[in-house]
Amino acid sequence: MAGGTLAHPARRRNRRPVGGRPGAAVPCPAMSRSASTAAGPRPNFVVFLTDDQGYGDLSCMGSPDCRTPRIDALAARGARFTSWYSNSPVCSPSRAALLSGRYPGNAGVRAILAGHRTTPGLPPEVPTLPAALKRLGYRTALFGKWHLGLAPGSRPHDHGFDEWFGFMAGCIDYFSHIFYWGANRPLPAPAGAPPGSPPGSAPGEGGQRLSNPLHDLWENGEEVYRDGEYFTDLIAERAVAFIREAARDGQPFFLYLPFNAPHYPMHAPRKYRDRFAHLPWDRQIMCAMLSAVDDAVGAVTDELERQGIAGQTCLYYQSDNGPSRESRNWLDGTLDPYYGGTAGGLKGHKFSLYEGGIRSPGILTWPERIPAGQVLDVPGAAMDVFPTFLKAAGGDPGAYELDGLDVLPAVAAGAPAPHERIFWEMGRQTAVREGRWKLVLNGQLVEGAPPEDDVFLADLETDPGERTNLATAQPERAAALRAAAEAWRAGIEARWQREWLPRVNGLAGRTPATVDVPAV
Ligand SMILES: [Ca+2]
Repeated sequence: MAGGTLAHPARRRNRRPVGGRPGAAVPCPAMSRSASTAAGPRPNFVVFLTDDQGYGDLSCMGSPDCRTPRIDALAARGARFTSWYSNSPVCSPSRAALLSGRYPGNAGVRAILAGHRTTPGLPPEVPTLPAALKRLGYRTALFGKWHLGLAPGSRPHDHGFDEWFGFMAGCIDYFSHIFYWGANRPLPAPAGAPPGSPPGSAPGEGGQRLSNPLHDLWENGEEVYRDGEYFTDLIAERAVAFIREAARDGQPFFLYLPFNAPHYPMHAPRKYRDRFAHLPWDRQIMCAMLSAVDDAVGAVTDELERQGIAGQTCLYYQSDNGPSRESRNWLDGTLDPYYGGTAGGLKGHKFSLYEGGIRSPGILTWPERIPAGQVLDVPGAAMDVFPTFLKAAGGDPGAYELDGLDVLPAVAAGAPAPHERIFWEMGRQTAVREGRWKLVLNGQLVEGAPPEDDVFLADLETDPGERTNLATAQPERAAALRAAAEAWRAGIEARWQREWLPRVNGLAGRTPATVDVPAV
């Protein structure tokens, strides 16, 4: 697809201080902070990640009503991808892939992680990009949403971040920073309960124990309170201060900005809502939340310019998965599915392995290396960021177990797409993309619903919306891709049983490590 401008889907109605944290288990820098590659100063890296943002909701991706001029400008300065992907249709596995450079199943995170403070997450033995860059002398920071575990040992400073500010569960109220989804869910069994005890099984108030609201805002491992301050603005404020300090110190940096917007709850201050006052509520609030992100992206790029380091800074943008149709996006008690976010005409939403759940806006800019004004159909995915950035920093991706590949040759020098095949899994769904072809096994349009088709083969070049199933018309191609997908999935399952599940069981004990698929 050239630009993500397919038809808009129908909507139902109108309506601390800087520095390493004590105890952070990160190797000593292997290079001095002023070290450079043979090609010149080592680049800085900024990763913008949005949350549940649809393929079609940036103005540069064809949105007819949302306006994202600063993100559009970012894309114009480098490469915008029309066939870019997240590695999962849901939050935690997608983030695990981005930071580890592996398929989620090879990084030990295959489902949405729960939000209790005892929830384990990304296994500590899985290397991350910030940890790898830190070994090269990079300064590393995260401001935003983690969602890769809350238990000690799973937190950002355990995975290579020198400094961090934000929350660790899946979603927060944007003003009180209280975990939005966990209340009234079964609690983990208490300490001392026999292993294998079901969640919420201990006697308590009213029989089954349910969780209480949970405050979730942290700075470098310490709980902090910023009541009433809009979280997207807080991310921007921290990012600008970080860039200013890092530029002053002359140390290359990796700055990870995982916005929780536009994930529910659908909150935005009036100044953003007023920009879209002409739109029905569901669309107004979506565009307002993205407009706040757009301002934050602009604040970051402006500060890079002010500090004179824009040319040597590589910036990357994508969403963690497709738009959410969950009814809790509504804030008035409506139980209808929510279509305030759009996948730009692609089929499916968050939770689905059809394109709408996994295809994402993708942007990569680096003024000193990447030609401006490119729109590329090269398929790639979040797991490619690790090897691409590490190589660009002068590191050796070959020293790590990675599924991702370096995409810089394709983006900066017109080399062929690096991937022969890209795979996905979610519950019973498995999918593979090979060139123009995409096969989905047990594909679901709606979480919790039966699969739409056992086998669905699409030609994405002519049918990016996956409307026509070619499995019967092209049985040999369907069989070959099915065999490849099933073989890949079998490897993921075998490793899970052998390596990750015993670890999760041992660590989690009586804690439900993942959440069930939310009811709509
Ligand atoms: Ca998400």
